[in-house]
Order: sequence, then C-alpha cells, then structure tokens
Amino acid sequence: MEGERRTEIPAVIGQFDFPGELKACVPFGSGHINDTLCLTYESDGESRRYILQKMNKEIFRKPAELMENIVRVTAWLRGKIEKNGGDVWRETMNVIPAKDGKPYCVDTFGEYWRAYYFITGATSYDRVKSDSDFYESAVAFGHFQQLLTDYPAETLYETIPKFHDTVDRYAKFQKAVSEDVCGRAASVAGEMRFVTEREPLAHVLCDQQASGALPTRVTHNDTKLNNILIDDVSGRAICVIDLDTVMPGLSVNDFGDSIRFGASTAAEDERDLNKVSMDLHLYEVYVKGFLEGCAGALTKWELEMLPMGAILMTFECGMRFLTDYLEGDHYFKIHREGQNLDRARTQLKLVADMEQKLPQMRAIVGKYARGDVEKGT
Ligand code: ADP
Ligand code: GN1
Ligand code: MG
Repeated sequence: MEGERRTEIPAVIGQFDFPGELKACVPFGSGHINDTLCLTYESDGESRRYILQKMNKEIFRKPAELMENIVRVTAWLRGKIEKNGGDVWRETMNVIPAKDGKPYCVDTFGEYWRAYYFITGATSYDRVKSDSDFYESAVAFGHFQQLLTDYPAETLYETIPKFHDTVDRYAKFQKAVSEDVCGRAASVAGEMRFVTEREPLAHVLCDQQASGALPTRVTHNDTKLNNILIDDVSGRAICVIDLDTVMPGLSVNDFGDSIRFGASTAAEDERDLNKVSMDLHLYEVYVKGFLEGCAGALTKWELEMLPMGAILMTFECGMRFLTDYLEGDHYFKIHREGQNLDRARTQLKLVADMEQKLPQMRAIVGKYARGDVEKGT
C-alpha cells in the first residue's frame, strides 16, 4: 500500500467496532487486486484477528453494490450451512459492519474499506502441495456452486461488467496492441500472434451462453486455489473466499479457472516455460472433486464443455495479462518488471498444452460424469 495512504489506516479502523486493543496490523495474502491487512486485537487476555481490506475502486467501480452482493450471498450461504448443521463462522465469510451499519466505510480519499471475521486455523495456498488439497478445493468450489444453484442470479449486480466476456477481452487486447502506449508491442510479437490466431476461440462459450445452450448461474468467477481456505488440521477445504466477483456467470468458467491455476506444473509467473504444462493427473483429481461437489447440479452440456472452460479461462487470462503488460501494468499488481508478461507467457503455454491434451481431458470428464448423465441431467 502506498506510504501516504497508510496514514489513513487508524482513521479507517476507528470506523469499525473491533473489541479490545490493537496489537498488530500487517499486510496479508498474495491477491493481485485488493490491499489486504490482518489486524490482531487483544481483549480479556484473548487474541482475535480480523481482515481489513481496501477494495480496488479502479477495478470495482461500484463498491457499495459489490458489498450488497456479498452481504446477500453470504446470508444465503449462512442459511444453507445452518440447515446442513455446519459452522457458519468458518464455512462462509462474515462481513463486519462499520459503526454506521454499512458493510463498508469510506476514507477521506474516497477509498472503500471492509472488514471480515478472520477464519482461524486455515490457510490459502498459492501452489498445490498435495492431490488432496486440490481435490478438497474442487469439492468446495463445486459445493459452492451447488449451494447457490437456486439463488436468483438476475438479482445480483454485475460487479465487473463483461468480466468473462472473452470476445470483449479480445477486443480490449486488440485496442491495447494498436495503441501500444508503452512501446512494448514489438517485443511481444510472438505472443500477440498466438492470441490473434485463436480469435475464433474467444467466441465459443460466449455464443453458447447467448443461445442458452449453457445456463447462466450464480458463479464465483475467480476460482483460484488461493481463494479457498484449507483447514490446518483436517485438511478439508472449509471456506470459499474472495467473493468480489460472485455474480451471474458460467459453471464451466469456474471449473476452468481452477484448472488454469491449480493444475499447472508451475507458478503463474514462472519464467522458465519448460516447467509449465497442464498436469493431467491434477486435472483428473479436480474433475472428480468438482463433480462430487456439484452433486448433479450441472447439465449434460455443461459437463461436455468443462474442458473447453479450462482452455477458455486460460486463454482469456493470458490475454488479460498481455493486455495489462501492453498498457503499462495498471490492473494486476506486479512485484517485478515484466511479471505480467511472464504471467501471460505461462498462460499461453498452458493453452497450447491443453489443446494437445483435449481428447484426454474430455475422456476424463466422461469417466466421472457418467453418474450425472445417468441421472438424466
Ligand atoms: P484479492 O482479491 O486481492 O485476491 P482476497 O479477498 O483473496 O484478496 O484476500 C487475500 C488473502 O487474504 C487471501 O488469499 C487469504 O489468504 C486472506 N484472507 C482473506 N479473507 C480472509 C478471512 N476471512 N480469513 C482468513 N484469511 C483471509
Ligand atoms: C485476480 O484477486 P485475485 O488475485 O484472486 C483476478 C482474476 C485473475 C487472477 C489471475 C477481480 O484474482 O480474474 O484470474 O487475478 N481478479 C480480478 O491470477 O480481476
Ligand atoms: Mg484472492
């Protein structure tokens, strides 16, 4: 967080009613979008933590609407979790209202902040460390989908318009190429060619959504492994976090974004592309977990299109990183020069690899989807 804005933090904290004495306030997590802090308070000899986040207003243009979505969706989830006999304090995010009752506060710079109860004894991972973690995350994202299957999608705000409109992402990429504000286009000719050659790919899922072949559902839209908290003791994925983009979308994109990130053999910003491929074993682990979590909620055609979701989400993300690199890295946080280009390259490498592996990817879905199809969905 920029130095001058740090001075704002005590005033922001004062707008919430955290009990006890503030003992620590440290940056937390490795998200690309929001500024996340972990606050530690002590009261009656007990230590409690809270998450305080400055929401990214450049990206989320209507933070009040976004928070309305989160309050409504988490209330819905709490209802379902209670009914299932679960723990509402660990299995969903819980927003802490500001003193004025709003689910956020605004600082003197016009920045929006929100607070959540900290979920203790659980960790979010940037890399898959065991098959079991990845399987667990798949069950949790599938279950999330299933819990929201009867939520009226049209009542949620679109927090980022056209977020997974891959055709629009392609148009934005082309605009960035033609404007070339940083003079970087010439140095990424190979990557640009790779994307341009695949222009027809951008239309595949958007067309199917428009025709109704794929149903619009309430989806998470940012199903990275690090947006799941895994219990430190049981190893179970307990909570889906980062609900900023929960809005109407496609189930196949939620599936696909998890594969893009978690089934890769390397980090998202790996520089050595020889290390980057899509691990079919991890893919299978995820397919199994996701279908179990969805518990029959997906249609036959959605099942058919799951591998396409993986290719499309990876292609779209590669385009987004490349666009941001061309535009001067204003969207995704970077920690070193060229990081967005490295991220774009890993995604494009994964797309090429998935294109080769598409028959196996389809066969794996077929193997686990059999039960669902037999149910007649
Ligand atoms: P971003 O949109 O920047 O990715 P996230 O909402 O994903 O931000 O939060 C960043 C990180 O903060 C997460 O990856 C997770 O490690 C941690 N985090 C967020 N909310 C909670 C919570 N309620 N309890 C514990 N950790 C959390
Ligand atoms: C961002 O917020 P975070 O780090 O979980 C981005 C996703 C990208 C992802 C790439 C709101 O996710 O769409 O897929 O980076 N979130 C937003 O790692 O743009
Ligand atoms: Mg996140």
